[in-house]
Amino acid sequence: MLTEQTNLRNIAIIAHVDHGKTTLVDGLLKQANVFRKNQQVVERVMDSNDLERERGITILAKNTAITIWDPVTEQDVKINIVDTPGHADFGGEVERVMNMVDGVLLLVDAAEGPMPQTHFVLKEALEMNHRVIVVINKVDRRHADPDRALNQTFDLFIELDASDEQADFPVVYTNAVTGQSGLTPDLGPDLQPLFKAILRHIPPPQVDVDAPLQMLVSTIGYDEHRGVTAVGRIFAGRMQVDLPVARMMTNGKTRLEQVRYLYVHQGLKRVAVEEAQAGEIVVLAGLEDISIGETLADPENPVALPSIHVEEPTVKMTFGVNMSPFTGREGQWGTSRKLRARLFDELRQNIALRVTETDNADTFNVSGRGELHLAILIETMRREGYEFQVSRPEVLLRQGEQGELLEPYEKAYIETRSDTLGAVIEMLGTRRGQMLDMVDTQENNIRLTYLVPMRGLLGFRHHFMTATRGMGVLHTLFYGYLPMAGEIKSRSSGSLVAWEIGVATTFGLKNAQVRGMLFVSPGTHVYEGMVVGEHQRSGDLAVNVCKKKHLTNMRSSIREIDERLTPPRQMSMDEAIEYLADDELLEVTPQSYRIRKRILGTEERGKQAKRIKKTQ
Ligand SMILES: Nc1nc2c(ncn2[C@@H]2O[C@H](COP(=O)(O)OP(=O)(O)OP(=O)(O)O)[C@@H](O)[C@H]2O)c(=O)[nH]1
Ligand SMILES: [Mg+2]
Repeated sequence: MLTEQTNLRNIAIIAHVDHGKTTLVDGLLKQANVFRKNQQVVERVMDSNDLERERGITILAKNTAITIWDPVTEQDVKINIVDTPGHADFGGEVERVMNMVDGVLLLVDAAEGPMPQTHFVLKEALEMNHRVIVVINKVDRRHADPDRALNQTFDLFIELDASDEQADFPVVYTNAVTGQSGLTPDLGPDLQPLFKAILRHIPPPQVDVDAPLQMLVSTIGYDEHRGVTAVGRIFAGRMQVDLPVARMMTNGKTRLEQVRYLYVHQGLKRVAVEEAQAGEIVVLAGLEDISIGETLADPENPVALPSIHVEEPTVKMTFGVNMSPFTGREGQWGTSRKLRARLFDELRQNIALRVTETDNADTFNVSGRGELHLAILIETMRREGYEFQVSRPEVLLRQGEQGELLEPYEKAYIETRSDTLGAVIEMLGTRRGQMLDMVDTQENNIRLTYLVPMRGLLGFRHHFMTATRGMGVLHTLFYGYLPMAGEIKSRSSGSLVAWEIGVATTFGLKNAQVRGMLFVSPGTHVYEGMVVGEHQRSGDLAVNVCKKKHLTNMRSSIREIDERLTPPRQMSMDEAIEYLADDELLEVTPQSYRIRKRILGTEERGKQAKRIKKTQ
């Protein structure tokens, strides 16, 4: 029999990137007295992994829980909260946690209004029939216009075919930083109005606690003491420590095992429990190789829950064994066996990722939802001690019904100042973008909407930021597969390529820098075929950056020190990936990343180039 767990709520916080989800969780935790008095708490405490803190974005969805007093039912109510990432590349994270919850807080920035990822996450929530509370956040911002943001949000519900009930959503206004909220943009002193809205409008789980056990694994984590953990909601029945469960794995096999460690969330901690029942979100430890999408069921009556559906990847890169002359110098793990094991292991938790073998045992195809999705994996692996080489990202093509080739398209939402508008329009034109809309915003910016083949957007961000002098805003939303657009020219300039192994010298670099923009400084170890800069013309140019000046007397040696080099372009790893041409690879190690030609030998590369020219 279904009963309502009135002392429980499960919610996810969803929004476009940066609209304030993790900051709002800080406020909820603080005001539910999760922290001790005087406890020093870092900002955005849920962004707990190194990469999240460094980049200031949420990458993985994470759980926490608070307990608040409900004056109406006169009981303590536990609220499980899932904080989700807002960047489009991590949309898979949002999809995988949606089935843990019964409702969502949809945050919308009062100044920006709904943005592309608001569209995506709201669509996911509505499809699951979740109750939505709209939270208009950042009402304190200078250009905040809460009414407009609300109207646009309402329009979005209609555009997404929300039912009447869904479109009749409650609204709360907030300033997540100060932890204030209100039912109008005039905020009260705290988040009580938001707490009340959650209690009143998010339905409690409706579950059958006496039915056979069913729990779906939605998150894989790691615990220092217990190793791999699995987080998920119990959909039916009860789970007890030491009782056997049937693990219904994603490969169709079923295994009988025991739950040895069972926890529930409480604040930022996990507390051990003997039993948990349907509706609750639990953490399990001690189950080997567990992966997302597994159902843990009653051994007597095992019924699998529908597995988690996520959208298909659109971008592919190859990950291969590092073949550079410097291989083995800086990394701890580098063999094809290690690389293979690590990549396939990732699939247990990174559910929007795909890994496949290639004809070459040293190379794997890795596909994801965007360049950032793959870049984060590369960065994570490099920090774990892996070294490897990756190729330029390329889009995944599909075949249409008539056998025609289709490619992924994205909607690009762009904001730029009017003085850089021309440059932006031209750049998108050469990338085969079609303008769908152009409006002036209040802040004297122009907002453009384009439909662009994703192929044209790979590597676009750096050029866009340069063209808009760092002031532009670019967001993309996957649109769908459409017939291939025509040719899109990739990088027009070639690379400056080191021509011998050695150490770059001031003198050598000085000579090379007249040919383009350098990426390395004196003292850098280079090898033949390594890219040391961008050529100002098309085609590559081999340069001798290790050349030493013949010293004839003291004066010239002093002069050499005096000769100033233009500082090299320092590229982040994401920028290095964006830079890659088809015939280049990025060598990644725990200490460095180096761009290199696929063919390292200068002479051999020259011959290959001639051969290609002949066949064209
Ligand atoms: N002025 C103002 N700033 C806010 C408010 N809420 C959040 N911010 C700021 O907005 C920025 C982004 O906040 P986050 O909480 O990281 O946003 P997020 O939605 O979790 O971002 P992702 O998880 O990366 O999608 C931070 O600099 C916050 O301090 C608000 O109500 N008012
Ligand atoms: Mg966040």
